[in-house]
Amino acid sequence: MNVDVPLDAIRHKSKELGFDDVGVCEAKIPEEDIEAYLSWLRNNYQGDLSYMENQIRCDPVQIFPNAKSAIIFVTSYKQEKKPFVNGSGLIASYARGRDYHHVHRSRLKKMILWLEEYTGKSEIARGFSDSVPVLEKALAVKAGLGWFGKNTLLIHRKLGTFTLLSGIFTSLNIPYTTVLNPRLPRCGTCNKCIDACPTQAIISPYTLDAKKCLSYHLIESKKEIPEDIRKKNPGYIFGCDICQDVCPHNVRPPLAESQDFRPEKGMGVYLNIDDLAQLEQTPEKLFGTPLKRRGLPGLKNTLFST
Ligand code: B12
Ligand code: SF4
Ligand code: SF4
Repeated sequence: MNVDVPLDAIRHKSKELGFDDVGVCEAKIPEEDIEAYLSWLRNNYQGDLSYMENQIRCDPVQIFPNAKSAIIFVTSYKQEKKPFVNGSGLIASYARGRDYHHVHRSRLKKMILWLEEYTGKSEIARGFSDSVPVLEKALAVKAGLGWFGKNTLLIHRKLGTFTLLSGIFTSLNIPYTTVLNPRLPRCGTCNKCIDACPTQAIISPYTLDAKKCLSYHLIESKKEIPEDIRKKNPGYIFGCDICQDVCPHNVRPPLAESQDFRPEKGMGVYLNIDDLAQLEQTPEKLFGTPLKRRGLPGLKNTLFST
């Protein structure tokens, strides 16, 4: 293969931009993942997440017609573990600082510009981080960045699960970092995430019913939180970290180097009634944070029902 950009150069640039790890694979979703995804849809585990029904997420070429390689980036957001506090809602750790979509967008733009300069070619890439419908974890596993946990998250060999993904489809030839048997089950007899989930959303190893997951109700859903889910919320106002807090792979990794996800860069760790009253006066404080997605009415609804 004629290499357009060597791996070392990609690694060096991605580190400089703030990504913690990078892998490269062919821009093709593995058959097993397509099958698992279609079966997930057949069971209606996506609930009201209608964007999940867009099946171009299985076909990178429909997203970027000349897609040959996928460059996948992993970014740690690991923060200190915080306890639940009576009268305050706990914010999931990925959401305490800046919105990762914004952080990634600017890094991906810089990466694509650099690829264009390096190769002297244009229109060679399209970036994504939740912004186009694609099975990001499947590509990360294929690129050898880690493996699937029973909680359905990517477990990175050094960073654990408190990571976020983003990527670039490109027409360039870049050496692959793929590994043998990337989808080998590696959780062994551990079932800690399944046992700890307060709403039994991980209905079997590697399968999550989004409709039962606190994250779905506290981040994504536009509907009232159903009574049975509401009663099982131990005190989150946005998102949920329980199936990651209990994972043994998260004990050793260090806290995130990136400052973007620090609580002081966004809404912080807790929100109480006074904070929400203040936000009523200054709603612009939510801009640029993940909580903007839910909005003040949604946050109020959650806090007053916990
Ligand atoms: C929809 C979605 C949700 C939904 C549904 C979650 C889900 N598991 O599908 C909800 C709202 C519940 C959600 C919650 C969260 N999310 Co979310 N979400 C997504 C999104 C947009 C799509 C996920 C998807 O493709 N689902 C489809 C189903 C079929 O995929 P799956 O459950 O992963 O199933 C796969 C495996 O289980 C595997 N599989 C099936 N059977 C078997 C058997 C074996 C043996 C093996 C090995 C594998 C295997 O095959 C399936 C297909 O690949 C992605 C971004 C993206 N575009 O990829 C972010 C993403 C997955 N979310 C992310 C995050 C951070 C979260 C939360 C931690 C946020 C929070 N703190 O509240 C929680 C975690 C909940 C959890 N345990 O998953 C990150 C995860 C990063 C990582 N390290 O894995 C992503 C990648 C966003 C990003 N760009 O960083 N999310
Ligand atoms: S995020 Fe919370 S509710 Fe969702 S699967 Fe994990 S532990 Fe269960
Ligand atoms: S808690 Fe155990 S079963 Fe769940 S993902 Fe981590 S290692 Fe796997």
